[in-house]
Amino acid sequence: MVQLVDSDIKTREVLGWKGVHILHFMGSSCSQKLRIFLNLKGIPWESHLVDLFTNENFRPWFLGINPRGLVPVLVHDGAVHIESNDIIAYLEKTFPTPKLIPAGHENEVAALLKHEDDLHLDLRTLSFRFVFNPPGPPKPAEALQSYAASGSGTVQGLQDREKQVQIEFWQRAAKEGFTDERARASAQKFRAEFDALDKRLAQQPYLMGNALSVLDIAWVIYAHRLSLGGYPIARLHPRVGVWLDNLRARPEFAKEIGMPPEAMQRLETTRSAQVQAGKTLEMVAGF
Ligand SMILES: N[C@@H](CCC(=O)N[C@@H](CS)C(=O)NCC(=O)O)C(=O)O
Repeated sequence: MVQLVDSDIKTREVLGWKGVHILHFMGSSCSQKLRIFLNLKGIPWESHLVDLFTNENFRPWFLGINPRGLVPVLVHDGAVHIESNDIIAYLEKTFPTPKLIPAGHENEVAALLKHEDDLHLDLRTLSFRFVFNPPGPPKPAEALQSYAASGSGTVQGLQDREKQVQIEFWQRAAKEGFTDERARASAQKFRAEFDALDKRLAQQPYLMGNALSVLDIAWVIYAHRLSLGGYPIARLHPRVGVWLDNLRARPEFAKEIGMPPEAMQRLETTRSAQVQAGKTLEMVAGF
């Protein structure tokens, strides 16, 4: 569990927040995962939007809450929790029904979710290349300077390296873009993962057995995002395709992953340009 300690938190007002507060962004995959979990649990919560497009997460106020500068964040009765999978594990313990982590499988689920989180920068690479496709550097140098300079820089009282990993990711993106080579490598990792999920779904309706769990939520989000980027899920992993379509049609999922019409329009334009250039995800990955 990553619950911050007092010295990590510089934005002191959150210490007085009562109830469940979530700092999040509509289009963020980790925020979508957490919101779907909250919907399925029926937990009431208060929303605080942090706009990643305008780099609100790199400003001192937000870094004073999460020194890593990432969403989502949970503040529960003044206690600050970061890392989406840890937030979910904490909420599962605090609000035990309905169960979304099968009893007796807590460690297995935690390990599988850690594995999913380890692919986050691969998802980001493919999202920025094939879905968001910004015209220039995704994060301006001034925003990165504010990111580097703000917040306590510590997590649980210890100097934390994660912010530096993030800054290096954005600096490299500014320098070289999201190259074919990196996109291909990331897409191949997902192909191996989805092959494994397809095998699981040959035996059972959900990834952990007969009941929906957090693992389904986490992987639906990834599969959905990649399908928006043109990953041929149904062709390469037919069972994952059916499972994805069924789950993302449920209202608890659908309302969190829907895109506004302008964003859909932008994505259409991006897709057409990629088709014309022979640079769709399928083509670049060689699928
Ligand atoms: N391991 C973290 C990853 C969180 C993460 O990377 N969040 C993304 C959004 S999905 C973010 O805040 N990105 C910052 C940005 O785009 O500037 C978690 O699971 O909470």
